[in-house]
Amino acid sequence: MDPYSYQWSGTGRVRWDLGVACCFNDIVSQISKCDLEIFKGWMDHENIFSDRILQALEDTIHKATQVFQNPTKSCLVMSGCGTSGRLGFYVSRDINKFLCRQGGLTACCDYLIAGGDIALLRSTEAQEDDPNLGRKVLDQLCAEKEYVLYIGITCGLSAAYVAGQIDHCLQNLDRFYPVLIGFNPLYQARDHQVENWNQTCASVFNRMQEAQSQNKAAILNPVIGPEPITGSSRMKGGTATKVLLDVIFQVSLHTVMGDTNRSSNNSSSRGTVKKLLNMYYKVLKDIPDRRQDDIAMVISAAGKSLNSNGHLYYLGKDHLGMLGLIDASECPPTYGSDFEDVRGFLQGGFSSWGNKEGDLGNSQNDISIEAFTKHNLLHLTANDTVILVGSSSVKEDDAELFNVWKEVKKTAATTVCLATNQSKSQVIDEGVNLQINLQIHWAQLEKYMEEFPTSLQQQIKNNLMQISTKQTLNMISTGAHILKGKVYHNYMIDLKLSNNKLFYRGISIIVKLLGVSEDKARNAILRSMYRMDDLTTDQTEAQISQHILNASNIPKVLPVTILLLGIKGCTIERALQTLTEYPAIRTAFQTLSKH
Ligand code: S6P
Repeated sequence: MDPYSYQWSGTGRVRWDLGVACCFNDIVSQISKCDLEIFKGWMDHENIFSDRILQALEDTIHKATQVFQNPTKSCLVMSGCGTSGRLGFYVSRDINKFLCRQGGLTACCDYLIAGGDIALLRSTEAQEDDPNLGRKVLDQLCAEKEYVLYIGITCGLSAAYVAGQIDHCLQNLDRFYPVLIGFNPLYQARDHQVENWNQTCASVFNRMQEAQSQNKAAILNPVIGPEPITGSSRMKGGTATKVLLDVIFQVSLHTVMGDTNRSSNNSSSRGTVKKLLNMYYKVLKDIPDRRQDDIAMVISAAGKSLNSNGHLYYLGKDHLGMLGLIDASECPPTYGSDFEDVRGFLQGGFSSWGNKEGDLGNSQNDISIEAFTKHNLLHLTANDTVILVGSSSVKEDDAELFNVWKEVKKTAATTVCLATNQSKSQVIDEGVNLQINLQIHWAQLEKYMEEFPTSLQQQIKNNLMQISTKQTLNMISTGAHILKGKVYHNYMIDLKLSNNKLFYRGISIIVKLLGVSEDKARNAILRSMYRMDDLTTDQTEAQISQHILNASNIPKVLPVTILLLGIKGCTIERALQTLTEYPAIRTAFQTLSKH
């Protein structure tokens, strides 16, 4: 049996047909319902409020507290691939900034992402398959440290890069305390053979159980149910990751900032954890409920833009603006879209982005507002949608962003203000086409907030605004791609097969959609990847990493495969011709079926 057919996170079952959601409001409400499973759990599995998970959270909080109290000899590393790595980076940067603002605390968080800093902006999934690389970079990063709290994030419990690092921690438990964050039961961890390694993700993650029983590791894997779009762990999995990381740091910082009893008093720390989780639940429920129509209108506008070969641009600053760039970076691997289709720009460019490797250089990767002004502003047309993320925090003294926004409003593009606070700047909002007000009802959260010192309250508020912004941006970009025909039932029908996991996911999608055997699906996928009606022996016998190296940039691999298998006698040439004429797979399929 194909293991992917019953995994909850990363892949999953068809539960709603988002591909034919009848109106944009449906997309918002279905994604929102799905997100709430982070808190409600899935079937009888352990959920975020289960004792074992709360215990693992408390253990992690306790270790984080120790690191914050002893930052010279210890450090905290968050690591992952794709969205999981980006969120680790995002949170580590946020916490470091917070620590630097507090007197007497020192920045001590770090991050690792498979593929290095460029992967924060562009997908480089092949590195996700490399456990040896994972181990090496972790070892180098922590060489000087006596004690390391390592948090490895892999939503589907499927990244060999993370497994390699956890394996390293397990072999050095005197220095490392490993925490695994993921959203499948352990028995569903990926057990596929990993090239150049004698272990699998499953074998390593299972070894963690023993370390956990000796209080030397923690496994944080509440089961949260399938993603709204199969395999799109950037969505619910990403949101759950951020909720867990935020809560870990909010409670440990609370302890470090004065309430010394808390770290030894488990019941009160558990109470705080539950309060915080409830706040996240309320925000993730309340905003889509209240703003469903507004978000739906923006989805419609963004979808029209992508459908007419226009663009979806996010402009912003600071932490909220960064979420636009993270959301944009996920679109090419998820939907096979072009890097330019959905792009984010940040006031201050790389210096504000705050990555370790600094300016990532060439004009194609430039994320500054200046680059947007130079290359994109002049070409804006009615086919483009431009969203000012976190618009209420943009003031007249943010000259760069403020001025470019004035210019954007003069163009024919659809302009959207996405505000997280009562908008203070009328100048920003005036004359825009659409608005989404993500203002949180703070009064309803007061009773949860009171126990925290004022500076931490502000941090929690920021984190809640971030989660709501992330959710809204995910809804917009996902909805826009649904409208572009990139989702069929709840499958991403044009994902890039750019690593081992995605190669197998491609096979699994074809098997499920067309009811063919795995071998048949694999063969047709290879024909599509190599654009050959007849494969050579070298091609059929090559390792998966070789297929990825040779052909992962080939566009429309799955749409072509569907036509090859679904239409009798269809050749590569015919499939490609049809898809050029009818880019949406539904229409292409129907057209070929008629002939
Ligand atoms: C998924 C996203 C991917 C994943 C990455 C890591 O929507 O596009 O980049 O984040 O593959 O997955 P995981 O399961 O290890 O967190």
